[in-house]
Amino acid sequence: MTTAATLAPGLVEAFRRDGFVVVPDLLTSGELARYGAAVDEGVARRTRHDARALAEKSRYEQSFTQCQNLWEDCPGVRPLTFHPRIAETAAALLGADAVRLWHDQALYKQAGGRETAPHQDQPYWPIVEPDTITAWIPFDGSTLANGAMGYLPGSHRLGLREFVDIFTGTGDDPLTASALEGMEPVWVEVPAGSVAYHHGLTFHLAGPNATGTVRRVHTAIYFADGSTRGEGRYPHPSVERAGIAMGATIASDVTPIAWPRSGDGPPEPPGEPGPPAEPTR
Ligand SMILES: O=C(O)CCC(=O)C(=O)O
Repeated sequence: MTTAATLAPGLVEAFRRDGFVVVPDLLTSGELARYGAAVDEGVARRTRHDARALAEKSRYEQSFTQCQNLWEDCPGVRPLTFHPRIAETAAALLGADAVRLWHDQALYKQAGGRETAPHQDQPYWPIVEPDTITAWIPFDGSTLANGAMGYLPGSHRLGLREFVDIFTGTGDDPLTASALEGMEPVWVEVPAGSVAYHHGLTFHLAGPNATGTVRRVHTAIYFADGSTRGEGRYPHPSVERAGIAMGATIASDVTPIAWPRSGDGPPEPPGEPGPPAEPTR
């Protein structure tokens, strides 16, 4: 098993250079089966009243079914979101002494689901410091056929922080921006058990799911402890729920320390009001 201490030489440098990296062997087949079943259960429960066919859903929902903060109401998901090897690796890649969870989310791309539009993540989040990272965990692996991710290498270092409306799909395609001219996405297939990490400022996208089965992915977004609240385009539950003031350090039981933890297992979820009913980014 890979741990941050046993990260292959060059992976941290590759992440800093490219803004993404695939870290092998972070999860065993037993963990994939157990956590995959727990996320399946959470997604099924959260979406049980939604009988719409794919074609009836919004453009955004056709890219994936998104269920956030599953760690709060799915005890079986909690050890995955706060998985020590996954969170420690995130900290090592960011070069942070400690990381907090921003939020987790299932991103299940249905059979026939459309592509995920290109975007950066951090413009959706009111965090000043660009020390954010997503662990993207495909339970069955990802392939070019089922909705693999593509990344624009080095795009996190261009000084861009562009809000892209992937919800309605209005606005310009960010990949046609002059700052990104000539850059082509690198498409990455992730074997089961490996985790793909991307920086919050890396432009990325995903292909459509041309297979007959769901692309089952869970993600956990971490940020360096000590980061502060900045302006956001929309209110964000990860800070609003805890009443984090503008400019204040983002630290609460809504965004607990993910690594290092003192051997006490995953944290308890915060009290009411609970996970947001409507997905945000
Ligand atoms: O899984 C996908 O299709 C997109 C994932 C993504 O945009 C993200 O994790 O930031």
